[in-house]
Amino acid sequence: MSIMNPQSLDEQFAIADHISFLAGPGDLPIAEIRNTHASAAVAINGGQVLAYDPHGQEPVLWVSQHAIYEPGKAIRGGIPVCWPWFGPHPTDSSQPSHGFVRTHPWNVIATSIVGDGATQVRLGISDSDVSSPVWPHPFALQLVVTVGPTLEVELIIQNPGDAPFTWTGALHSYFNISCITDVHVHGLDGVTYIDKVDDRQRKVQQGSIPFAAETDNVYLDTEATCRIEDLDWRRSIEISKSGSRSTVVWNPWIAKSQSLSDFGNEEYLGMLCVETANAEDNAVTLAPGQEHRMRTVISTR
Ligand code: TA6
Repeated sequence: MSIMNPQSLDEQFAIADHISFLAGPGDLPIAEIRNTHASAAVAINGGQVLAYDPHGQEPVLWVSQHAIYEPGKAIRGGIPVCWPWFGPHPTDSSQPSHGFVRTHPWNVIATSIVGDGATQVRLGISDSDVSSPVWPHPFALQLVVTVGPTLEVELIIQNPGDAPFTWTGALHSYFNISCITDVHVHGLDGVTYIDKVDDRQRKVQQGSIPFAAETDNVYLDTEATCRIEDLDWRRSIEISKSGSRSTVVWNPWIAKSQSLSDFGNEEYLGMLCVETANAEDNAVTLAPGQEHRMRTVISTR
């Protein structure tokens, strides 16, 4: 599928005082949203929210200064859509991590004004747009992004085929914070998690999560709302969700940051991932004709 050019997207889908389409970094098409609540940006390539900036606040999402904006490359930051597998492919290490839809162009389906002046953009991708040797199943995804007093992102997964398939995935949200040593994540006390930095041992979370080293935890069987408490900026980012049984908390810290070409050596200090997912034990099997909706609602206070 070719990447639609921004001008034709703008002619078809722009809404005055809400949404327009332009060539962003790397000349990739971007939906730029600006309404009375916030401004935001969505990359058509990958169906990836890149920015959510409520007026008068620090940006809520984080994008690396070293992000690569090229077709076929994942953009480091915002909310990558990881599907139909989370992390490395379970059996074929030659496959891209986090699936194949975050590195392909999506289609713009619709734009609209909803609720109290929020802006909504609906994107889609299916097996007629992209295929993979390790994913022989018909599928259709839609991503519904609603920018208003909160940021809502919903991934709708449909199985139009005649056989069930099992997927894992995530809305892999990167959040903008003052400093990683000044934040805690609340909401996961007592939840069992896989510690991917400690030999994938299963542990139980004790209280809130502070950060002092690389952290890569997959919390299981939880539908809890999480809150990033940012002491320095005196704000909290709340991440509520539905259709998701896993929450992933990730900060690469120093060594991992240095190993990533699209990640500045010091950038780990200003970012934190709290991801709305279905991963590990929480894989989802979708019967023919069924759909699954995985949704995150991000707000600040
Ligand atoms: O969600 C955490 C994680 O699975 C980490 O293990 C790390 O690999 C991160 O995702 C980023 O993955 P990426 O493929 O985007 O570099």
